[in-house]
Amino acid sequence: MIRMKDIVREGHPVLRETAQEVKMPPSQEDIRILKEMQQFLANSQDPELSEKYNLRAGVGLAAPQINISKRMIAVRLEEEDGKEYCYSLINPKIISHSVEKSYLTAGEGCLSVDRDVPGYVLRHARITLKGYDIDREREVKLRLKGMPAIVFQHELDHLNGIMFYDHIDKDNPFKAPEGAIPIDR
Ligand code: UDB
Ligand code: ZN
Repeated sequence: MIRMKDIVREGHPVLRETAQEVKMPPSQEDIRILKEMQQFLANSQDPELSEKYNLRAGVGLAAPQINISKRMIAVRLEEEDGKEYCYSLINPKIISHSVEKSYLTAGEGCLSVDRDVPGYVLRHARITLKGYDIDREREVKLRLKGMPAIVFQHELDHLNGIMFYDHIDKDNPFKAPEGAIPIDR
């Protein structure tokens, strides 16, 4: 079981590396790790387990955050409208994106960052993403907008050594370009 102590924090060099592609087909070990990552998210969203083990309620996790420099991400998110996004992906890749930007009005945090970093993180408003889905055992193509698009971009960034605060404007952290879509969640 993955616990908070297994999650590396900012300052650890693995968070700044470019993660390695996973050789296909994935090994049983890679599949086991990715399932553990998805299980961490499920546990962290369970009120009893999160309290018992002191877990921050996570919506996404990338393998480098558990010190494994491989291109694997888990996302577990329920939208207000009840739509569920539960994906465990290998070698995810954005194949197209909108020019239009969006951002969370509350800013972003990170399971690997134990402090508040205020400011808007501008991301693509809409993305199309491909990746090998270990649950469905096939390549999937996802068209995303809103909060799910934000979460997948945050996790993809971890595979490229990018932290959310790299995107915050130093001089004017709450500057939103004209036309960018605010997300209130
Ligand atoms: C998170 N959770 O899991 F707007 F229902 C964050 C933490 C760091 C606060 C635990 C989160 O944003 N939950 C959330 C937000 C909502 C509505 C809701 C739940 N991450 C994942 C992470 O660090 N992955 O590497 C940070 C998110 C910030 C934006 C996308 C991911
Ligand atoms: Zn993060």
